[in-house]
Amino acid sequence: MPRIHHATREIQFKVVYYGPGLGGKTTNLEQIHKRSNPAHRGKLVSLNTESERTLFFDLLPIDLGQFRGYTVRLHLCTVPGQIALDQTRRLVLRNVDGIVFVVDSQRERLDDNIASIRNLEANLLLQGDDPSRMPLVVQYNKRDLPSSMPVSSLQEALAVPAGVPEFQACAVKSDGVFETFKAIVKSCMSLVGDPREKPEGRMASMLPAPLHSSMFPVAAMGAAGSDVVRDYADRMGIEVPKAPRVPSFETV
Ligand SMILES: Nc1nc2c(ncn2[C@@H]2O[C@H](COP(=O)(O)OP(=O)(O)O)[C@@H](O)[C@H]2O)c(=O)[nH]1
Ligand SMILES: [Mg+2]
Repeated sequence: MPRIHHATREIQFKVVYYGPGLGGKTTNLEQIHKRSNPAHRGKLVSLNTESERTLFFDLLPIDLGQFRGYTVRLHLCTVPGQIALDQTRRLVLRNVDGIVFVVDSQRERLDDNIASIRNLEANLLLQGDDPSRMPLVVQYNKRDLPSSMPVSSLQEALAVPAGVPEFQACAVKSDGVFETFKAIVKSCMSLVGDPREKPEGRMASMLPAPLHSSMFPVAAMGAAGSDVVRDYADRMGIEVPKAPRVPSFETV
């Protein structure tokens, strides 16, 4: 993905909301679902445990309307935050086109945010994606809570590079939710260009240049980083694609 079907004149995208457990990913999707036109949205499918934590993932299909004569269809997904569910996260990340990283702004969750970024980086590398070229938007959620850290401290601690769109949010009140959503759609759409000129099927889901490597230290290591990933994959028994998922990108 993005996937182009010329016969049906459709473009499909997949955006994954990633971040630590209980950070507000599902709440983002609930708000988008609640406030979008029922004619243009599908069902919000959630698989939860009894305690309402996301067990598998949430999925919300949305129809974004027409772009140069093509219908743009989007799948929004969330990953479960629990450490034990890494295999599920890897499944959800398959064929991802863009990431919204939902930061839990509370001071006591800082380490969990960092662990989740490391986990995101490892899982993208494991499927042959370059995290530093993946469309990314960072959302600082839970700004309403008294223990939320200043945004500048979070930016520094998480090494969010300049150029990555960032939004403050209070997802339960829907503040910042649509701004975040629009920014990731814009970033993903920038990859498509003119769909009429693109070949049928899946196209590059990578941005042309490394834009945010400081957040992803292993990706920034280049070849040495690949060794780190391969060692990890060997230990975990994970099969790593030989070449990057999208090795080259001729149209910028
Ligand atoms: N105070 C506050 N609570 C929030 C906010 N966003 C989400 N929550 C709450 O945090 C909890 C976890 O949210 P959820 O969306 O399930 O997190 P997920 O595990 O990332 O999917 C729920 O009780 C939400 O109501 C926010 O901006 N402020
Ligand atoms: Mg959830």
